Amino acid sequence: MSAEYGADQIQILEGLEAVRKRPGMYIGSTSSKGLHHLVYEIVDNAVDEALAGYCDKIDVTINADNSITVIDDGRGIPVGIQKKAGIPAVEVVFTILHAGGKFGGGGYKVSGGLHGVGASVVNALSVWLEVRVYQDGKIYQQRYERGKVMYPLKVVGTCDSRLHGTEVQFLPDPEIFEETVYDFDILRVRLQETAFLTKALKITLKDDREEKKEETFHYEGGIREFVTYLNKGKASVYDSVIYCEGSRDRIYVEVAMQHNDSYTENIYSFVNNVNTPEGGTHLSGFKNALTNTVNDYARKNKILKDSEENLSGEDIREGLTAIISIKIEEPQFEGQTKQKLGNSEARTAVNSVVSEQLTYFLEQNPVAAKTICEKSVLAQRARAAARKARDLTRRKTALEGMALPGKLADCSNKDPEKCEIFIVEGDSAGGSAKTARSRDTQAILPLRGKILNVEKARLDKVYANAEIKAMITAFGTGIHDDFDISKLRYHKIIIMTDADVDGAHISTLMLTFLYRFMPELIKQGHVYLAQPPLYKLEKNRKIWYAYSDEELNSILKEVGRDTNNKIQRYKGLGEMDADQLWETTMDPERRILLRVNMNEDSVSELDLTFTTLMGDQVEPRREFIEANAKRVQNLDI
Ligand code: 1YM
Repeated sequence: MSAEYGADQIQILEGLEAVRKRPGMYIGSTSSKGLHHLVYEIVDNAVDEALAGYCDKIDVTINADNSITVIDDGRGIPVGIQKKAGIPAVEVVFTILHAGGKFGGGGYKVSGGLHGVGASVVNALSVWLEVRVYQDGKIYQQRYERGKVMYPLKVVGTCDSRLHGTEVQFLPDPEIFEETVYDFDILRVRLQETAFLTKALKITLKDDREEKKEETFHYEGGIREFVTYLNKGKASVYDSVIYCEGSRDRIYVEVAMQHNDSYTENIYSFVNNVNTPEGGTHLSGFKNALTNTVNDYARKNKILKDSEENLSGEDIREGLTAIISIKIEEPQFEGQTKQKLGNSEARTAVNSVVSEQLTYFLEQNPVAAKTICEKSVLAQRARAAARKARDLTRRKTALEGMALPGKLADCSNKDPEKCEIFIVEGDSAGGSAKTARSRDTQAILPLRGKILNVEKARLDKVYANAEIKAMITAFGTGIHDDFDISKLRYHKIIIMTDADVDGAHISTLMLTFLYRFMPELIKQGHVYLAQPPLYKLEKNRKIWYAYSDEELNSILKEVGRDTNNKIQRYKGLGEMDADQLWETTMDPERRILLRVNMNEDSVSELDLTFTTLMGDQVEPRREFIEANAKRVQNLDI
């Protein structure tokens, strides 16, 4: 910029300089997570414009240079001079810290998340950023480089006077971010979620890099369709998605729910389109209303007798998929991570809307109502049986003092940080692994055949299952309310199965169990998948191992394709002798491990991953396996 800096501009630059000095404070991290966060900050402003009723389309493009373009068809950020700052409002939005929201409040702009600090932060962390505003037949433009204004806002062209909107393009700064390549799938998951939560908003995501892709998300049904989507691959126990909507006390409440025949509850709550993984008052208002309304109905219709105990909330929520979404002007967040809604008026609002409309639904849909009540009664009985079984195992372990499972070949080292446990499919592979292992730090737990699918079994069955009991005692952490990660006996839990479809299925069953019963193990990065090789290639007494078809081909290219080659395709772990198993899959110096992680930006993706694989319907499961078989990520060698 050629003009001299006034005092105001110097202050502005100091503000954005602070963002560049401590980016983590503003966007959480400078890893891939922070990189993707930049997109959400810009998109959020466009979504706010949609919530205000002025915008119905948002286009997001990953450009060939990994810059991002976001375009909306809203009113366009105001270009008039903002009185207090003496510069155009759009310039204020991009250059003054904390001015991401509306000046002086109003509307629903409340960026619920911890880091909702807006456009100026994105600007500060970009090599360059350009904004174009389409308004009153003119196209306005301004460019910034690392937060600095390059020229005053100017008119760069004319457009049809009916055209209006905002276009922002930015290139994340490699001086700030460890990673500057965008991942289409990460953006896809989040943008799809945003589209579900904003009824009738159309969002497109386009990839203009080498592999061209484009997807559109548009859900007239909003969160009703979100519930249908989450229940895909599961059998729902009644046809309709129950939907409640209404405003109380200037809080807009929307709830959609449906039971499926599984035993887990999947409830996701949002405040102003931002996920609240720790729940809060809106969630507790919902749970209260659901428990009371169903109990009232069951009593009134004699499904519960006077002498019988009330159904518990847990009983009623067994197999329930639900979305709770509220819009509130001044949300207060509490708790350690500030992700838990604290406003007590939100509890009352959700409780009132859901009680009223769920009562109405149950009366209008007696078949569904009866199904819900009867399902809850079954859950109540199973829970009582499970409690008995659990008390029994608890008493046993207390008496016998945590006897480790007989099949476990434990390691001798007692420092959990150094220890790993291999969960191995089948007794024979377990035998090879026991011979192969490094006894000091590697424990082996062989499991017989397929473990129980916890998605399809009631709790009492789960606790009675021998393979699952063996895992629980071996890990040492306990489970559910008793779970204590500080007691984990091995910091690496490694699932080792055959490299075929059956093996993949067994891994998934194992992951499903861990995800449902000990999710912290996955969240904290303790769970891994071993990668046994698919091929062994021998030529002139030299040996190569290949972990994929591509790798085999590239090795063949290197060594030459001729009759001296001996290629063996491993069908299972059992075909390798102990030495080979050690060399290729278990030796910490040479093996490849995949770390299992959760995409914490999305509430529903991982969950869907498991249920798609585990559900009753074969077709989506096969599609899923095929689609993901090649998606190998996070190599940690
Ligand atoms: C691609 C990103 O930022 N769209 C957008 C932002 C704003 C408006 C419209 C807007 C808001 C208001 C009035 C208002 C913003 N304006 C401001 C501020 N898309 C994108 N679309 N007119 C237009 O809230 O009163 C901040 S964001 F503060 F300048 F009004």
